[in-house]
Amino acid sequence: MRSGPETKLRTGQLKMSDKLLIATNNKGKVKEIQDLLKDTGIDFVTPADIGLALDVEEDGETYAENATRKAVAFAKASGLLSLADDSGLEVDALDGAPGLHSARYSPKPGAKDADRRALLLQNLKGSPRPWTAHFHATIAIAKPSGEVELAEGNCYGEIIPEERGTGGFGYDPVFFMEDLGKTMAELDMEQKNRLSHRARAVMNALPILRKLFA
Ligand code: ITT
Repeated sequence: MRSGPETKLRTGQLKMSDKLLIATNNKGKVKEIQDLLKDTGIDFVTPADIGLALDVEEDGETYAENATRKAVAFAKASGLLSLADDSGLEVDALDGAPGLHSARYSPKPGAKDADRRALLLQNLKGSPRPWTAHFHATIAIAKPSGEVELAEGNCYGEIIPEERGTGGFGYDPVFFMEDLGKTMAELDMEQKNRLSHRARAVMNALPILRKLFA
């Protein structure tokens, strides 16, 4: 259930309430997490809904550290229970790269998802196929007090040399799942949200959320 405009709050006036803040600046993640939570009965808001702009430095050494940093920073700034996602694509032939650095893989200033996909394919050129890979997501749920709980999910597939599909975001057009015969970008939101790393992590986070919102 999303909150309407009447619940828009200014950062300075926020109070702890029974709302969950989806603590990410990535629009693709926001849409997926909103869809994953829509039938839970949890009342959630986005940073845009509450006028909160926060850019958290992601210099942790693990997904859990980065997810925790983001969730705690948003929870402290908003006074709301906050759910952050730190995720990445791990390619076996590249020793797990881009991994933790998936969002910042291209050194090009102002690089976009397409630049990162192009660099990935360039770096894989010459490696024998299949280019097995998996997506990973760690979800951190933080209280404004700084208390944190974590949940994880993975999704396995392979990287293909040509882009297919226009859905999703990030590396989805080159992430192919053989059992479906489709890339992640060829799935609609409902299909991606049945099997993605993020869907699995959110599903694993549901007992934590149910306990917090009980
Ligand atoms: P926030 O930190 O604000 O949540 P971000 O995009 O910077 O946004 P991450 O640091 O967790 O998030 O980086 C995750 C990157 O991994 C993301 O930008 C994509 O490049 C890639 N990625 C993660 N999940 C993905 C998915 O479902 N499909 C395609 N690429 C994904």
